Amino acid sequence: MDYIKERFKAKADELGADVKDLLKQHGSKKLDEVTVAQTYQGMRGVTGLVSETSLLDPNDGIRFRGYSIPELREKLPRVPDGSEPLPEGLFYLMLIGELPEEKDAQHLSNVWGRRSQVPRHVFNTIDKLPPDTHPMTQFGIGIMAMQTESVFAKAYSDGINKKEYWSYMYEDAMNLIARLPRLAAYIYRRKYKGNVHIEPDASLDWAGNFAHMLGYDDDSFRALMRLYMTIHADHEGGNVSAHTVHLVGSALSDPYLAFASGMNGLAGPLHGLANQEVIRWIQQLREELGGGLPNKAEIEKYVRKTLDEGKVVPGYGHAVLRKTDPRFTAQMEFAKKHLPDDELVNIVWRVYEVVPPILQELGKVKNPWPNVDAHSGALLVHYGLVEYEFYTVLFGVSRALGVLASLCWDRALALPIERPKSVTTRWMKDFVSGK
Ligand code: CMX
Repeated sequence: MDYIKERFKAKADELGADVKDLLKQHGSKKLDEVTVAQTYQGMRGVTGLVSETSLLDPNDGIRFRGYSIPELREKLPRVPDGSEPLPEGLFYLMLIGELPEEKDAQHLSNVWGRRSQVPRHVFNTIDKLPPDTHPMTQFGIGIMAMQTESVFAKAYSDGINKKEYWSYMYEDAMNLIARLPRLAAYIYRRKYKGNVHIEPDASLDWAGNFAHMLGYDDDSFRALMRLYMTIHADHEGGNVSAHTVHLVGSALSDPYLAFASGMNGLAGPLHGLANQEVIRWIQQLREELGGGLPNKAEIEKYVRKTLDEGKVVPGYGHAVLRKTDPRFTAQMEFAKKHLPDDELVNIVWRVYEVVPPILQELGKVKNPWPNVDAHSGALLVHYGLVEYEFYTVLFGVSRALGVLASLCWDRALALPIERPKSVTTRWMKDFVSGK
C-alpha cells in the first residue's frame, strides 16, 4: 500500500476510536439550539456537520488543520526557488493532519502525475457539446463521463465489506485529483485556443503542469497557480460545494458523482461563479467610463447603481466571514509583489476602499468586506487568461483537494447517510402557537 494511504489509515483508525469514545461519553450533549429563523434562512450558524480538513473563524478566516494562509505560505513545501506553496503539501496536511516534508509533496506530485491519464471517451463526450457551453457545464459533464473509471462503484457492485469502502474511495479521490487539470485544460484549449492542446510535462508539479497545459509557462503564472490552487482548496464543510460533496457522498455515490454534484453548486453566482461576475462587473464599469482607472466617486456611483438595480456587489459579503478574507489578502500581497502597476488590479484595490462603507450603510449586509473572488480574476487577466467564464473551473480544480480529502475522511469514519429533518410552514405555525 502507498505509504501516504497507510498513514491516512493509521490516522483514521486513531480518530475513529476517539469519535467512538466521544459519542459514548458525550453523545447526548447539546451543541446548539435552532431557531425558527435559522430554519428558513439557510441554517446560518447551525452547527450540524463535522469536517476535519479545515475550520473557518469569522474574524481570522480559514485555518487548514490549524494553519492560517500566511502560515501555509511560509511552512508548506515549495518547488526549488519557488515563492508559493505546493498544493500537494496542502492536500497532505488536510488528509493526514500534519505538515508534510518536501518528499511527501514530491511523492504526491509523482503519484498524481502517473495517474493523470484522462480516458479518450471523456474528451469525445466534451467534443459533442456546443462550443459555447459554459466551461463549468463542460467540467461537470467531463467529470460525470469519467465516472466509468470509479473503482469504488465497481468494487461496490462486485460486493465489498463496508470496512473497505474508504480504501476504494481513496483511490478514486486520488485518480480524480490527478485527472482534473488535464480535463480542465482540455475544456479551456477547446473553447478558447482553437482546440489545440498541450501535452502534460511530467517533470512539473501538479499546479505547474496545469498552468503549462493551459498554455501559460511564465514562472510567476505558475507561482500564481500554486497559490490559487492552495487558497481555494477548502473552506470548512458547510459551503455549498463542500456540503454537496459530503451529502451526495453520504449516499455512497462514488467520488466522481459526488464531486460533479459539488461542482454544480460551485457554478452558482452566489458561490464560485462570483469570480467571473467580479471581472464582468468591473469591465462594465470601465466600458461605461470609456476605460482608464476610475476615481473613487465614479466607483461609488457605479456601486450605488448596482444596488439600486437590485443586484449584489460581486466579491463582497460572506455567510460566515466577518472581516476581509485572508484569501483576498494573500492575492493582494501576490499582486503587490508581481504586478503592482497593473491597472485592473489597481481598480480592484480602489473598489476595496469604496465598497465596504456603502454596504455597511445598507444596515443589512452582515459582512461588507471582500471575499476570495474579489481579487482572483484581476490576477488571471494580467497574465492573459482573460476568458472569465473559465475562472470557476480553476476554483473547482482547487476545491477538489479539500472536498475529496474530506470525503476520504467521511468514509474512513463511516459517517452515515445524511438526512436532516424538514418541516412544513403549516407545521411551523402549529409549533409556534403551541399546538
Ligand atoms: N451586495 C449587495 N447586497 C448584499 C451583499 C453584496 N455583496 N452581500 C449581502 N447582501 C445582502 C443580501 O443579499 C441580503 O439581502 P436581502 O435581505 O435583501 O435578501 C442581506 O445583505 C443579508 O445578507 P447576509 O446575511 O449578509 O449574506 P448571506 O449570508 O445571505 O449571503 C453571500 C452571503 C456571499 C451569498 C452574499 O454576501 C452575496 O451575495 N455576495 C455577493 C456574491 C459573492 O461574492 N459570492 C461569493 C462568496 C464566496 C464564495 O462562495 O466563493
